[in-house]
Order: sequence, then C-alpha cells, then structure tokens
Amino acid sequence: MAMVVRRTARSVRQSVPRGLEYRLKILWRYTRNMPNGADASATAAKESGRYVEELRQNGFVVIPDLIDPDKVTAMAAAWKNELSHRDRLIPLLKLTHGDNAPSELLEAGYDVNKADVLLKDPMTVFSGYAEFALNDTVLRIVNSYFGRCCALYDCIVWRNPVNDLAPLGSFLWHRDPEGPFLVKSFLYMNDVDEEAAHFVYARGSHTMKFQALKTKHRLTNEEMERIVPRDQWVRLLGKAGTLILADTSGFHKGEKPRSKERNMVQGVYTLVPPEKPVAVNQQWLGDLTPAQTKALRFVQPF
Ligand SMILES: O=C(O)CCC(=O)C(=O)O
Repeated sequence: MAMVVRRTARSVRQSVPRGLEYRLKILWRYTRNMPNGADASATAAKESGRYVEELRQNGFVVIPDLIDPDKVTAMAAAWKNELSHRDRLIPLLKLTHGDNAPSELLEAGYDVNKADVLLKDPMTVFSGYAEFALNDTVLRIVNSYFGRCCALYDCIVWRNPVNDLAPLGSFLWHRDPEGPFLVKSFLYMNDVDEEAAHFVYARGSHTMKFQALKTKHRLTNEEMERIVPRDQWVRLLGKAGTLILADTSGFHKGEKPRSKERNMVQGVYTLVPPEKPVAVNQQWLGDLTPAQTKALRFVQPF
C-alpha cells in the first residue's frame, strides 16, 4: 500500500512542469524563512552591490582579493597536512558511487596523488575553514542576492590531482538539486589555469527561463550546447586566493584537462536545512555578526 502511495506521489510530482515546481519551491522557502527576511540586504548593497549585481546578471561573480592571502596560505598548509591522514579523507568516488563502489576502486580512491579526495568535517579540523565559510562579506552578498538571510549548508575542502580519469559526477554539466536559493563559494588555494581542473559556468542559466526546463541530471557538452551556446560557457580561473561565488542552481561543471592539481575550499549557502547538519567547532567562533548568527542556524555544535 505504502509503495502504491509513494509511486502515485512520484508520478504526480513528475507530471508537474519544472517551472511550476520551481516557483512553488521559491514560495515555500520564502514563507518558511519569514523570520530571516534580509534587512542584511541593505547593508550588502552599499559595500558589495556590484558583486550582487553581477551575481544576479550572470549567475556568478569573481572576487580576486577579498580573502587575506595569509589566510589562504594557512588554509592550503592545513590541507596539505591533512592529506597524509587517511582516516580524515573521503574519496570523491565514495560520494559518486556510494558504498557499492568496487572495493579496489575505493581503495584507489584514497590515493591522494591520483584520485579526488575531500576532507571530513573541515570546520572541526581547522579554524581557518570555519572563518572562511562564515566570511561576513560573503554572507551579506548572498543575503542580498537571496533577499533573505542565508544559512551555511556545508563547507567542503577538496583536491583534484593530475589524472586522466573520465569525467564523472560534478565533472559533467548539472544543476545542484538543493536550489532554488543556492550559492556556492569556491576559493582556489593554488593557482588555477586552464591546465588544472577548474569551474565552468553557463552564463545566465540561473534564470527562470532555464530553470523551467526539465533535463537529465547530468549532461554532456553536446547536450549542454543545445540549451546554452558554448560562447556563454565561462571558465573561471585565477591565482591562489581567487574567490568565485556562483548560483549553482544554474548549469555548471568542473572541467577536467589535468596537467596541474587544484585545491579548493567551498562554502555552500541556502535557505533549507541540510539532511546531515554540518559540524563546526563552536570554540573557534568569537563575537558573531547578525549575518553569521543567522548563517549558523542549521549547524551542529561540535
Ligand atoms: O569541480 C568544479 O569546479 C565543479 C564543482 C561543482 O560542480 C559543485 O560544487 O557543484
């Protein structure tokens, strides 16, 4: 019986046009976030208005000099140190294939010189990651973009070494399912040029025109160019310390030409509680700004 109900619910849901589903989600998230209405938007508009504008217009913005270079160096050093502690790493393969991945593949997934790896619970490992994910200027830009106060949904530290593995998962075009109201920050911890894995965004694909389209979850370049022409695909490159903010409910992917490694920290900001609350070491949090207090509303104390 339960299965019949579930199947019926799924088929009703699948028959709802994506544009309508998306609008309903927006409405639902607005109403659920009434108490988090963004008075913060006014303050962000003064200081960082042009970043908010660019984010609105293109779906992404690059900010080369917001994060203190010494802090970037400290984050990179902490990551280098963690790479030798296997028990604190998660192979990306485990996330894309789950525990069903063949064990020899998973084993190879821990080889930090060959496979993509992530750090477990970064905001309990090094204070710099928590500080980055809670950067007040970034939060106020995101608040202004959403028109609501955002919440920190995740903080991710990862490394893409040199390899020639076929593109999988986030290396194919996709829209992140946590949207609408989704912004990710990407901080490159080393210089990233076209020879390293890098972030690529389909300019303008965060708007309702594109959001209304029903597509497969992962798309090849050929499938993508039928939706957004190649001349609107933007490669986001930059020196260590380059910060990118992107609305990842628009189409994006990682690009794979790899003769150089990439190390990156990400903050993820939304209006919805994560399935698994992200952990942060509370002892590292000093006096919090209003935007930071709101951003911590779904976070698990550690
Ligand atoms: O590797 C990249 O730059 C893309 C990352 C990505 O797709 C994501 O974080 O959603």
